[in-house]
Amino acid sequence: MLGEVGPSRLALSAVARFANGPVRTPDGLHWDVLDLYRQSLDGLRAAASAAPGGLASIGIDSWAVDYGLLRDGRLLGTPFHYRDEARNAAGPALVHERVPAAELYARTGLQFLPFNTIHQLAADDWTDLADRLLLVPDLVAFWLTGRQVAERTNASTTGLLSVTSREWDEGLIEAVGLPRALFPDLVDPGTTIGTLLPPVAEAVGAPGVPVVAVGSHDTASAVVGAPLDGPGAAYLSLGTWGLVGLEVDTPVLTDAAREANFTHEGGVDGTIRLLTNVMGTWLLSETLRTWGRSDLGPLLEAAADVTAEVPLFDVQDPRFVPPGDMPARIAAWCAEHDVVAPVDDASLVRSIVESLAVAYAAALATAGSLVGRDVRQVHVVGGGSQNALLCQAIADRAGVPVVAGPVEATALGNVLVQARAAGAVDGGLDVLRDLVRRTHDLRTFAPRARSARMGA
Ligand code: LRH
Repeated sequence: MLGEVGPSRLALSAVARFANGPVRTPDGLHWDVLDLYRQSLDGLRAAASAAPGGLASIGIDSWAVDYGLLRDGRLLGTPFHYRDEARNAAGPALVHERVPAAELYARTGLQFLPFNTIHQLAADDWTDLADRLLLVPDLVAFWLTGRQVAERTNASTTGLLSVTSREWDEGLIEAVGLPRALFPDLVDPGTTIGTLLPPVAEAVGAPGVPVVAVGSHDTASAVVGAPLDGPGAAYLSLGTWGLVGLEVDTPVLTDAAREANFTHEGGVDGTIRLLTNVMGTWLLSETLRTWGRSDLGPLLEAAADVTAEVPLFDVQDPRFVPPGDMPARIAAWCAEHDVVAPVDDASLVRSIVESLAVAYAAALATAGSLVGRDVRQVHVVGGGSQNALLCQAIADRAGVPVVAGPVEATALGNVLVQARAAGAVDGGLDVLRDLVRRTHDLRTFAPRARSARMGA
């Protein structure tokens, strides 16, 4: 994405896009990280040639938790995908043997997810071979600049960062048997990581361009780009996952927050995202993949016309995490719970939409009660904000307006932090969000009374 930013300007253009999916080999589920890097270089080349005055800087963000292990600067093997079933089954118990879950929460504030980096590392028998661990965006930054750092927002998803000091929790690193030297120095968003290595600069046609740390956890950038105004504005960053919560200044490390599995992820400018991971559009995309279809649009139209009751299922059931046949898994869930499974494709899609909306509404209510705030509206950002059926269902189920957009909140949050570091904009998150609001069309979905809805 190429961004142009000024005090009253915020424009993005997509100069390159490529698919990124899991690759299963006999040893497990992986990311094709070399292909991602090659595609990123192609994208940078396209961006450099499309930028009128050349590139001012480059910022990298990606999904959280996953990492590459290196030795002497060389990647050891192919990074695992956080949906790998065997590692997720093994990792948590190995950590909990050494540090109880409640203590982990008190120290890191992280919700329990089987694929938190700390759990993955416990199930990774190559940590002894490595002298460095880099999370995915940090790995790409290393290949671009030669500098090894850990960007702090993403580091907060490892389960090894202190929620209070925001530094590596050395006691915890030791307690789980990892060498401290694996973990590089932390940097905050806005810091220059380095400049493009000469051969890279030549390959992409961008000599001397700096790589600037942004909220390299995609959700951190997405929430910068979410035009929240005021404490009653919640967010739902809706892509593969639905990340639902509130932005807070201080940790809420209560038993209630831990039991509700609300996390404390580090945000830009020292903010904290008190959120929980709910299933996202993954259910829909895996359903499409199972059906051999690529276009969700017609299915959503058909789903909108369903007037009969559709079954509601628990989208948080762990069976839906790994890649696979979601229609069959939903049918199995329904059979086990004495619920009549959806009768056709349109009803199945509607059932997914309504079940997701119920889960988001519940998470919003929990977020409000944990912080003692009245949630007045929810900002839905990311690809899922284009799904009008789902946005309306969320408004209806949560009983608050949904403000949908921007679709590209993550890329906006990324370029805004770069632009601020370059001096093109000046101010806190409120100023950055105000710029988003002034430059992007947002769509509001008002909640409807139950009698006005269909199939609900
Ligand atoms: C969303 C996301 C989310 C993490 C998950 C691994 O892309 O970064 O915030 O929990 O991927």
